[in-house]
Amino acid sequence: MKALIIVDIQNDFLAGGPLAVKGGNELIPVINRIQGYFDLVVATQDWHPKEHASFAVNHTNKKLFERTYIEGFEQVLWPAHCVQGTSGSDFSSQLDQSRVEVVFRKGTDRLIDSYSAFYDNRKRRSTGLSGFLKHKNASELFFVGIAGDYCVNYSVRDALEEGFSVSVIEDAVASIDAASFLAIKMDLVDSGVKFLRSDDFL
Ligand code: VGL
Ligand code: ZN
Repeated sequence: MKALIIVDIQNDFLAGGPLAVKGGNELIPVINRIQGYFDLVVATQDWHPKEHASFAVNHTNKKLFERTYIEGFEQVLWPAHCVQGTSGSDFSSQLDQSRVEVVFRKGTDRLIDSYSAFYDNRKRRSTGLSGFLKHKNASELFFVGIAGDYCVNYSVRDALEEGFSVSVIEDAVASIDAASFLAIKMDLVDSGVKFLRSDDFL
């Protein structure tokens, strides 16, 4: 069984948002076009309280994108984004959600960021995604979405650890830093992740 995991297609990561990722909007028609090729479609949603410790504004004397430590764990300080219940946390109105069975939310703990669709960054709490996919007999996972160098990257690594066969649909992923995604790609290929293109499904 093949499952498509749509990562964080939310307004704050798209054009005009505080953490807009270049090329993000262009992914949406691609993601809409391929959904029909999967037995199961799920989505993730970054879902932070407004006091979230990953936001630079919630610290004094810290700059945007600076790396700091929170309770001893490294943390990049982001612009405030995907605050629970705001329009910025909504999925893009362009995204076809008709086949999305379940939405897995992450990043709700004020002190612990959560890039992966499976576990928070300290591996304390599970979203339940792994158990859900196994219950549904999904063994082959295909990842699309934002950001290739953060949430997609962390999700793919956890998916491998959970024993799934993992592919990334490269033209349906946008990254904050394209160069760092290239390095991540080489590492993931070495770990057994397949990189495909959306035309491969046609
Ligand atoms: C993400 C930074 C902060 C992502 C989420 O979706 O990749 N990046 N929160
Ligand atoms: Zn976030």
